[in-house]
Amino acid sequence: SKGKAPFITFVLETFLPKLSGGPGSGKGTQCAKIVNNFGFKHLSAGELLRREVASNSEYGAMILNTIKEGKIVPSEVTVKLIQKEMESSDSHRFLIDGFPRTEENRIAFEKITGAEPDLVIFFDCPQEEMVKRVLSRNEGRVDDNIVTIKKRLIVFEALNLPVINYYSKRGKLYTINAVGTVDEIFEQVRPVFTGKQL
Ligand code: UP5
Ligand code: MG
Repeated sequence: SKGKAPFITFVLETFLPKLSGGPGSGKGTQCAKIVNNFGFKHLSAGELLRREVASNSEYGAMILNTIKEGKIVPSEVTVKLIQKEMESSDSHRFLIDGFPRTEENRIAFEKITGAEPDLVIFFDCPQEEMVKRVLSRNEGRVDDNIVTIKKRLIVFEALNLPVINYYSKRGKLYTINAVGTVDEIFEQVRPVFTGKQL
């Protein structure tokens, strides 16, 4: 009736799968296929950081050193870059690739963006396979050398598990066996999205 305050409900679509998995497990490769098949906006945290280095931003030197050491860039820097990309995109479906690497990353993302992922895909890949793939990539990345790769693997082992456990407990985690051809692996990824309200 008149004079009564309106009752407003915002209904927003969010669909935020996150892709975890160690260095070289094939996250970027599978993301390209998910984009082609399911129409997501792909946000690679590592790519956003490398772009920031290339643009000579105020954090560029710090980010470059951190990546060379295989360490994790301060959460706020990474989350702000992801947030900026999400806000400037027309899409409401985001594939956030290579993030969160740590519990602190995860908490910062939730705090700063207020959003949570609907799904988390984890690529399970043996270390020797990751090393082989990264070393044969040949894209000139400063961190694709055996010294940095070993550091990246140590950081991954030390910090990733709590993130995986967190999402597993919430029933959001899909584990994919990342050994096989690109297409074989994608056939495990496809059903994760099939039938979902995207
Ligand atoms: N390849 C892919 N699939 C294959 C298959 N099935 N069989 C055979 N070969 C396969 O694949 C790697 C290589 O393997 C490619 O040559 C590919 O053709 C081949 P790719 O899809 O590129 O693997 P990906 O998992 O994306 O590997 P990447 O090296 O990108 O993973 P990282 O997680 O290490 O790198 P990222 O760019 O995410 O991060 C780099 C650094 O940025 C981090 O080490 C860290 O220092 C920093 N960072 C942060 O600080 N915070 C963040 O949140 C994110 C990154
Ligand atoms: Mg990648």
